Amino acid sequence: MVQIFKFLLKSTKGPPRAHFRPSFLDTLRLTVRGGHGGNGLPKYGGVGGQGGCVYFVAKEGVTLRKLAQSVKDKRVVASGGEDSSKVCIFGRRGVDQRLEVPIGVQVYDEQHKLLGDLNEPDATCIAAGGGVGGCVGNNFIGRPGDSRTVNLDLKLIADVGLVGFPNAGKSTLLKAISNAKPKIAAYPFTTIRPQIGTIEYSDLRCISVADLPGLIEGAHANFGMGHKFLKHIERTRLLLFMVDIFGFQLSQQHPHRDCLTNIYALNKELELYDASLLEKPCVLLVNKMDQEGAQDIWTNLKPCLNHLESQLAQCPEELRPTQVIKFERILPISAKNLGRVAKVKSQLRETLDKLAEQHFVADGEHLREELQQRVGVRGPKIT
Ligand SMILES: Nc1nc2c(ncn2[C@@H]2O[C@H](COP(=O)(O)OP(=O)(O)OP(=O)(O)O)[C@@H](O)[C@H]2O)c(=O)[nH]1
Ligand SMILES: [Mg+2]
Repeated sequence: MVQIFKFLLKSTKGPPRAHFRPSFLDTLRLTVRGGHGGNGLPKYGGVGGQGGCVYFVAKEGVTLRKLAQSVKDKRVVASGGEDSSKVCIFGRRGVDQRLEVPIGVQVYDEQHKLLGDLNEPDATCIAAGGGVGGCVGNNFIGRPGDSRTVNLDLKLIADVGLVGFPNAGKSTLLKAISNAKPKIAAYPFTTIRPQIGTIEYSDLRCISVADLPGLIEGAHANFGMGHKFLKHIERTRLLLFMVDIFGFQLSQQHPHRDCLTNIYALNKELELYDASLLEKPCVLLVNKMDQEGAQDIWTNLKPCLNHLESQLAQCPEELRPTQVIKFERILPISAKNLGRVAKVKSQLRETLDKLAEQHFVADGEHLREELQQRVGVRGPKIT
């Protein structure tokens, strides 16, 4: 008996076990309603107060889980405006409901119309406006506030998104190059929720990298966990593909796919999910080069990687993409070898800096054209 009590006491001391910890939440549905407008006072021409509104504000360090826990019954109602009275001709406005959400949340209505994209700190979106107070225009009767159901959809904001099949070594790399401490294990689907790590450079520049759960064939059609998490790479500036040089086999029931086929399969998955993702700059990492036999495979693979389009015939038809990805860089690495990983770090930065420069030049040109148009053809030439 004493042993049992001791065991129970012990088990409450430590940190909660992984499966008891609250899981990652990246969507939330809420019903929101603006406050009712207060009534006016016809005798004195008094105007009722406007109802309060419900609005979202993006804040750092907030999670959707926290918001879900703080909202009772998933309903948020702002208070109504006060009626106009003899002592207060203009009724007081209702109190607004301010809800803090994580940065990167998009707010949609029931028809999937985007109401607001809260992608920077303090960005605000009014989800339900308050009703107008009673006045001459509405017979002194206050109007009800907006009422709707909104869907909050969190899309992580990171500079780089790690994409690959399970077990490729994505988390091993993230752990080696950033401050993140992801779980690493020799079985597929070790990572079950997205995680962001920050790479710090000696000049204090920081780059954020998102590690996503491994994709599987059919992820675009919601097989595995892929579809749920693919949305998180929509906002990244660079896609970092990672493949195992020895290929990947999900289970005994699934065929073994070699490294080249896996690259096409990842390409296909992204294409089927959203072809515009392929327009993003991409870098390919071929991992586990430290293992025996890897160098031989690499010698045969390298020429194919430089001509991915002409090698398409080698790929099974069902995995063949229509638009082949063009990789900015292809690096053979070993995520376990810190020397090689340092190279990934510097190459990532170089690629991102080059992209930022290109954008800067493109933006400058766009601005110049716009200015020239405003000044007119006869105005001074803007250079
Ligand atoms: N030999 C060798 N093993 C590696 C290397 N990188 C990763 N591994 C091993 O590969 C296994 C999978 O690594 P993870 O980092 O968990 O792979 P992952 O891509 O994050 O997998 P999921 O989270 O399931 O998608 C682990 O046993 C790692 O130790 C490498 O460069 N060389
Ligand atoms: Mg992982």
